[in-house]
Amino acid sequence: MSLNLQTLCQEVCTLSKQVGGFIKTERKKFHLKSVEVKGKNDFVSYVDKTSEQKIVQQLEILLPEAGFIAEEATSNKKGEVYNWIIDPLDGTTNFIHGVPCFAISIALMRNDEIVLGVVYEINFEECFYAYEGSKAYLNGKEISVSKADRLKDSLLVTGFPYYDYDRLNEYMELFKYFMQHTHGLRRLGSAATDLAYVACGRFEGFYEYSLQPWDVAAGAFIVKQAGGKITDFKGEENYIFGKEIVAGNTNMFPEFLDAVKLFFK
Ligand code: 2AM
Ligand code: CA
Repeated sequence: MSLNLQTLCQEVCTLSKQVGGFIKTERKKFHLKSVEVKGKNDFVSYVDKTSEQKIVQQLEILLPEAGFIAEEATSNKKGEVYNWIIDPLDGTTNFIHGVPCFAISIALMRNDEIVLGVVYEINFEECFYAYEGSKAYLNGKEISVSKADRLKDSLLVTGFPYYDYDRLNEYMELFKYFMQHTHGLRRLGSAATDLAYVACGRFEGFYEYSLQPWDVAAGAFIVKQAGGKITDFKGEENYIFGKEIVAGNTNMFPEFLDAVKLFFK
């Protein structure tokens, strides 16, 4: 029997809202002493871990044959065909500091292709989702990327490098260029949310390097289904596992990518 992705997507949205409710409650009583340091500027707490356990437990029931690629490594099960790519809390630094932008990101990969994506931004209770063959949606309403066709009419979003400082100069030069040739730049601190906001036309484009598959898999798929375009810095397809991503509306994308290529040779 073939998988009903529409039903599965609804179930994943419901699950994300449930776990999002847990994260919101935990935020109210959160204490800095619960924070553990995974690496330089890399934080985690029981909230990330417990959320991931809840998500994995439920997804195992929804699709028993699937494996997992999950940030907190709750399960190392590998699926032959299907694998979930999960970030239980994207924007952990925001969460820790009480800054309201953090999300759950869940994607389903069939072989090498993403076929379902859900990004649930917890503070505004906004659920962005899409599945293979569908449009993209935000809380039940169809969304699409913006129509702006020039970089000079665009608002961009990015993330600052937090390791791999070898490319910091290129990053800063590109940042200066965009500062002078766009409406401006924002830095939300949650890549999944950045991508979801590109999908619904709030931002024209997003770019960042050093991201992990679980930060981008769901959001990138939603951008695609919303009519947008995504590549790595070379303009190629390796943006989920390749640690470089450029995503934008289709109209301004060529100009956007050319600017990225100008600085990241
Ligand atoms: P995370 O909160 O799940 O770790 C912000 O630019 C993006 O980078 C977020 O999606 C964030 O995901 C990711 N990221 C990973 N490690 C980070 C770090 N140490 N500092 C800031 N962002 C980090
Ligand atoms: Ca995370």
